[in-house]
Amino acid sequence: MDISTAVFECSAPDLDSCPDEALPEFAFIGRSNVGKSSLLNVLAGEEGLARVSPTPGFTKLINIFTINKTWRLVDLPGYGFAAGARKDSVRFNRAVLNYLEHRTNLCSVFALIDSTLPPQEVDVDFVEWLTRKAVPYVIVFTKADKVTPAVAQANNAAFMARISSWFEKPPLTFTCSAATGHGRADLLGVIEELLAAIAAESATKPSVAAEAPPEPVRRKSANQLARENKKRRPDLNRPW
Ligand SMILES: Nc1nc2c(ncn2[C@@H]2O[C@H](COP(=O)(O)OP(=O)(O)OP(=O)(O)O)[C@@H](O)[C@H]2O)c(=O)[nH]1
Ligand SMILES: [Mg+2]
Repeated sequence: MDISTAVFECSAPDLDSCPDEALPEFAFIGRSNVGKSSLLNVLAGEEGLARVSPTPGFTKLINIFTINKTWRLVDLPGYGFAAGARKDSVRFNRAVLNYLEHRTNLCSVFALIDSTLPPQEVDVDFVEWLTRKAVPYVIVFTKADKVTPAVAQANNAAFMARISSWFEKPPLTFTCSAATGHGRADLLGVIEELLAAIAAESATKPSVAAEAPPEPVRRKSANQLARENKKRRPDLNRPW
């Protein structure tokens, strides 16, 4: 897929401040410093679009970028940065959890895992949370250029071994490097596939009849939103 335009949309402090849900979104999540902002820039083909820093916890807001005027990439703050985080807790920005759980146009999450490290409990916990909440995701192993392919492969396999028993069919995995651009085409391919699935889905939906009575306006419960959320996301035969 060619990227012709990549435009910064806004930095949102919470879900309510995010722009309308008209365009499909793909969000980067993972431990602080795992390389979310760097990989977003690689996909967008524009260095410096999202701000990158060696200091963990750098991205603090929900940063939204519109690509080709038709879909969005979303750079999220990382988790695992709070000092003294408990082993069994996924501690980070409540706004990020709300975004992941309730953003109805969130098409897929790229869950980033550092391929230079053996499995980290906080990552296993976080991927478990995504799975429990039925958030659609693919796993992206990052920083592959920093270790030998054998080390990266061993770390990645060990991570998948930790989570594989949760699924009949495990999530898709990719190995990437923001330094070399390795994996860019594969990730853009996933986005393209999902965008095509959404387009096909909306083409088969009946148009709203003009004479249909207006729906009463009422507040939706979190559960209702979550259920609708799941329905809107393309399935692509994934187990979540
Ligand atoms: N060698 C190498 N370095 C990388 C790669 N990806 C990111 N980095 C470096 O890792 C550091 C963190 O990168 P970021 O993209 O800011 O990480 P982040 O996940 O957005 O971090 P937070 O915003 O703090 O959560 C920077 O110094 C990057 O240059 C990679 O693929 N290879
Ligand atoms: Mg960042």
